[in-house]
Amino acid sequence: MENIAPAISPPTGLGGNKPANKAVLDWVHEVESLTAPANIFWCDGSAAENDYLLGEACRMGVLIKLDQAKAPGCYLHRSKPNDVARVEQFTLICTPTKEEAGPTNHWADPAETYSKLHGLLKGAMRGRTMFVVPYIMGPPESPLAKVGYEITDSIYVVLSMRIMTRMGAQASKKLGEKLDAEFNRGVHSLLEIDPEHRWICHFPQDNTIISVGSGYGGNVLLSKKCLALRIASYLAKQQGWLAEHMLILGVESPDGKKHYVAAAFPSACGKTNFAMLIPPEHFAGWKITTVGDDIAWMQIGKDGRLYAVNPENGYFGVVPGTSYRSNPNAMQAIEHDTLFTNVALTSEGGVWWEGKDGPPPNEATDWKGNPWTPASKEKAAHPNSRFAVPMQNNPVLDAEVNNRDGVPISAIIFGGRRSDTMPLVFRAFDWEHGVYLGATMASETTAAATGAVGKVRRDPMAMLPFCGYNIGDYFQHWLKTGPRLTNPPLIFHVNWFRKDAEGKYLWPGFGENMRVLKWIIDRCEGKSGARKTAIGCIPRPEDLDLEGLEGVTPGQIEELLSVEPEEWQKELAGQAEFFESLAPNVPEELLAQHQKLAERLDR
Ligand code: GTP
Ligand code: SPV
Ligand code: MN
Repeated sequence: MENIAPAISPPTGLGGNKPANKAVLDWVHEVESLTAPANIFWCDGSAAENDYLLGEACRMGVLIKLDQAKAPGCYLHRSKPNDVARVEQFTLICTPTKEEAGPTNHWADPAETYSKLHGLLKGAMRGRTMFVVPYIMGPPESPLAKVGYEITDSIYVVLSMRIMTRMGAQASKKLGEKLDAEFNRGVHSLLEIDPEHRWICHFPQDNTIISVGSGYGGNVLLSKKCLALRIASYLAKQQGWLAEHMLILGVESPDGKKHYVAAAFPSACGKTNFAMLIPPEHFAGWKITTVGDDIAWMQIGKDGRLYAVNPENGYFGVVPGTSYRSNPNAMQAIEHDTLFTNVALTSEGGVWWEGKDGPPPNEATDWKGNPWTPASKEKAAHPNSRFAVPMQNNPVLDAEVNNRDGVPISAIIFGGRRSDTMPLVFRAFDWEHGVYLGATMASETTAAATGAVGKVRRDPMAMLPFCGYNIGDYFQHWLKTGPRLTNPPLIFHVNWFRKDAEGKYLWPGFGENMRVLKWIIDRCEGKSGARKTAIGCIPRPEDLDLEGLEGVTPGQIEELLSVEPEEWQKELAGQAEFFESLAPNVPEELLAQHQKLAERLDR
């Protein structure tokens, strides 16, 4: 499959949506002079434009059109096999000093990096079309909403940005003509998609992102991890709000009482699935709705509560494992108008992946474009294959998703993928202890980033790859936020991934996670019981509503809720080692929390 497409020649009426703001025009022309494209396509986000670009992408082999009778509006893209995930080692935070980027980021000098990137970008778009993509992050009227422009030579990026953001003329309109109006400057070029020249660079002080050498989502949809997390977290620290790697969901009880919850799980650890869950039969009358599946921007409301908006407009979700058993809402959402990346193609023009419902097809084309059969040793779909789908496709989209003020958060949940140590759920004693739980979170690595999979690593607040500044200052910012809230959310920790001695998941997960969510919500209303342990408040088996839960024995429930002293001594040491690696950036309060945990475990 082609990833790099030659220039297109749009018909009159398309590609001419030049913004009025002269600062934008000047910057675009600077990039044009540098990259020397064949022409510029100014995007307006219209349906006509989208149809035209989809047609061109298919004609040039960037996309494959799926069987439109079965999958209307659905297309398949294959990335280069060397370009299938985020690349943390090549993701740079270019602040004036290394200290500002902190111990967890890869830092590079801004001037040197600009100069290196300008060298790579020189003439890089020759023979290609340069697309200018205006977009808004957040409900357009939200005080947190941000305008960005992404310049790209990838038609796949343009088509994805229309799904993932509020893309088009409305963004230029929102920015207006003022020369000092703030907008994010994003430049992306595929170059030759060579891993040797792959750099994802952030210049927080300049509100600028430059990404080269990749065509994969998280590296190139600059709105998402680059702007909405790395740059936004930097701004949030300065301006007193939070930009987090969190889903946002609504939970409504049968008597009509509604709460909102935000949850931070690392990449490929269950945010999309949790945000769209369907409660088991026993919870008739309970409703879960989705505000967001990946990113939350949260600010303190007039009433002293924490309010969250989803800056995005779509979901860029993990495909493998998605099925009518695990996530029916996602399956329904991706039946139409969905852009698939790196899944398998069936001979009928459908898509296939590991963990989809029903038997595998007898033959298919795998994500690399090679023939595949169930006997093949290779996977049909890449483990980090993705769908990009507009949030409007979600059958349980929350009614407040466009609310400019966001939704009030009753509980914050941290969680990782841990085969041992971490109980199914526990509650922090207070805000500071909750921040400690987030700061010391760990999880097994996944296919969402290149590198080893299944290795436990610390991933504070699921933000390790996404915090755009010094992690110590980030912890400090969290610590300071609690006392500013008159009615702070309660903080919890969950683990859907604990395993038994045979290596089997103890908890069925997915829809059954409703049982844990119910305990959390009840706790927010002061209703649910728990036992106080050294690590936090854990439900006793009788505190969880387990009616109708099949296939889990009382012994397994005990195991899921247990605190194993040996495991926790190891955990304590792991947390200490992590804090040492961050020294001297760790706030005193968190070191004291560690000390207190050690003392409680000794008792
Ligand atoms: P990013 O988009 O990378 O940020 O990931 P995410 O946190 O949204 O993860 P997602 O919901 O896509 O889930 C990733 C993987 O975890 C999928 O393969 C799911 O099938 C699996 N998963 C999600 N929830 C559960 C659960 O409750 N239990 C188990 N065992 N697996 C789960
Ligand atoms: C993640 O890796 O956390 C994702 C996918 O949500 S990406 O947009 O590629 O970062
Ligand atoms: Mn994510």
